[in-house]
Amino acid sequence: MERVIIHVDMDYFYAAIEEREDPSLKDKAVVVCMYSNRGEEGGAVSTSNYIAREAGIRSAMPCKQAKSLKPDAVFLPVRKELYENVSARVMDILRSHADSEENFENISIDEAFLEISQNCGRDFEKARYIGMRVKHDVLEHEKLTCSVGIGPNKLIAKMASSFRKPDGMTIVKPDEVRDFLNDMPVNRLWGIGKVTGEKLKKMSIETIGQLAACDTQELIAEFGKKRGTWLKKAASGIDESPVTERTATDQIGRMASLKEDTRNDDMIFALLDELADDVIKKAESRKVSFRTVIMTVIFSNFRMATKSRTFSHAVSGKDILHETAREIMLQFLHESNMDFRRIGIRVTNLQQDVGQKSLLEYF
Ligand code: DCP
Ligand code: MG
Ligand code: MG
Repeated sequence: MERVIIHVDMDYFYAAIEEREDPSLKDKAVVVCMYSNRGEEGGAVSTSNYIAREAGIRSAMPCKQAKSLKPDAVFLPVRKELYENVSARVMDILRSHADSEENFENISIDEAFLEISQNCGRDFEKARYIGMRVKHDVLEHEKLTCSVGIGPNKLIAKMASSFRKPDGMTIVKPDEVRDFLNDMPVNRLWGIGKVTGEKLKKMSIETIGQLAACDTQELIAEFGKKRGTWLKKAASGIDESPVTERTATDQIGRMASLKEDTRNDDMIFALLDELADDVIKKAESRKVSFRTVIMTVIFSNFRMATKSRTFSHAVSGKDILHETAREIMLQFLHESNMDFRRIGIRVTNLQQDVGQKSLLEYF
């Protein structure tokens, strides 16, 4: 049965809340910074408003660099609790537009999926009207703008919401999916990270259309069965994952101390690979895939930091976990000068590996 899914992503969320709280910021460049324990110099940019982005400022950039790009920008510290409260209220508004409470999925502090198949009677024109109502309600109640994507599945809805930003709405009907994806650079496909993007580039696959035209077996040979199959399907605009409220608290994790406090990446990666292998063994014995990887580092001064990555689809296997864990670990190393004491890796959003459809059912 055809579905209609909305994805909503709030515009420059933390900075927009700061603007709302202090209207004098309105026409200024606003940069929200996550300061580290080394004070203002060590922080990274959480987000910035669009005026600041015009100067080249981006999320995760060192605040110091942002300052040099736009010295007259207003730099503000993250106020996470405030943003979480606003997020909870926004999510209530969004949830009220979904077919039912269960047809709502909050995927991050500023994003959610809503299934509206029933509410719009599977009619994309009615869906457009619901999309406008969503935007109107969020603006009226919270004085914030958001961008909306509407499509026949989560993958397309998610990619549509980022197509026109800020304050945009993009509707991709089932018969428009192919054109929508065809010429986009392959790394714009939701779920493709840097490493996969580079691998594909080496295979001379630059656009999503080229990926969709690829031989599935060739992709499986390169990326393994699960990921190869997913790449082919996603590039073809196929995504059957349901919109479901997240309740999973289930997770598999390992944590261990390094032999000594260190920033030596050989030592850190060796332990990381060991931990990742243990996690994969446990996941395999329980026959589960995972969607989220969470990494924890405890520094020599006992401060703790956490980072995570959520995939658009369940993944499994050693390679993807190693790859993701290493990517996240490199970010930790990049963002801090401190020695590492302990490291941990967890996978969550587990999904039982049963009844996997074979490729032949799709093509
Ligand atoms: N965030 C963060 N660090 C990052 C990325 C994001 O702390 N590296 C936080 C700040 C963002 C919020 O998460 O406001 C939502 O992230 P988005 O990627 O949706 O970015 P924005 O909402 O800020 O901007 P956009 O208008 O592009 O969605
Ligand atoms: Mg956003
Ligand atoms: Mg977001």
